[in-house]
Amino acid sequence: MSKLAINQGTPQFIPLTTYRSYPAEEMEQRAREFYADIARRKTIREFASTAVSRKVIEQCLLAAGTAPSGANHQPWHFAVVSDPAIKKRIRVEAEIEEREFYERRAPQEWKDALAPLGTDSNKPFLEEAPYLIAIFGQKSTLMEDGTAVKNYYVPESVSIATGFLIAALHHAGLATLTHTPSPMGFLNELLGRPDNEKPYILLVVGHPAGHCMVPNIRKKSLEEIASFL
Ligand code: IYR
Repeated sequence: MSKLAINQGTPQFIPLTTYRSYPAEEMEQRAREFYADIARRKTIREFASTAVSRKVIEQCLLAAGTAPSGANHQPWHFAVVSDPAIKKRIRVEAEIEEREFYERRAPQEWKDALAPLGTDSNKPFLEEAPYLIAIFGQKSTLMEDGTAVKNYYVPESVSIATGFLIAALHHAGLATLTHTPSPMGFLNELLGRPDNEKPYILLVVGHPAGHCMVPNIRKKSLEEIASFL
């Protein structure tokens, strides 16, 4: 019997009514078109301050929330920040960690790997972008009676939901940066999130700045990423 009310407990099945099948040719075309569209997505680090409608963010979060998860526990929380004062505090805290990373913690090999991306400890986008979405994974789900229900495959579940979110935001015409200040425990305190939650990613969301430049990097070919057995 599941302890989470969101699941029904005893197996209850309903007919699958949402699936759509396509003729082979249309399927191929859809796959090609999706690839062409998602391949346009670039991680950016220069954001415009142009406002973004909260409605758009809400719809994209709903899309993220449809992701599969361990035992359907949906062990995630999205803290959406648009308040300039909170963004500023996040920038200050993140830059403290980032300075530590770039000036002391990061081994040379890691810094060499980052060189083509041109990143450094300066994170103005944390204030410039209209939205920061801090994505938390929940080790357990806290019930109203104070008991905790264990969650499963939390990193996997949160990562899949984050992928859905990035794709949804791209589809809506927004650009993102998957930012990972490390460690980012300060986000719990700044955003008032409980101890059972761990921040995984700070997603920076908005429109690219007019002058936005991106690193000249490529994605691996199919042969490099896949094998067919
Ligand atoms: N968190 C740092 C460093 C960094 C690490 C990786 I791996 C990247 O792909 C990019 C950056 C920063 O945000 O600068």
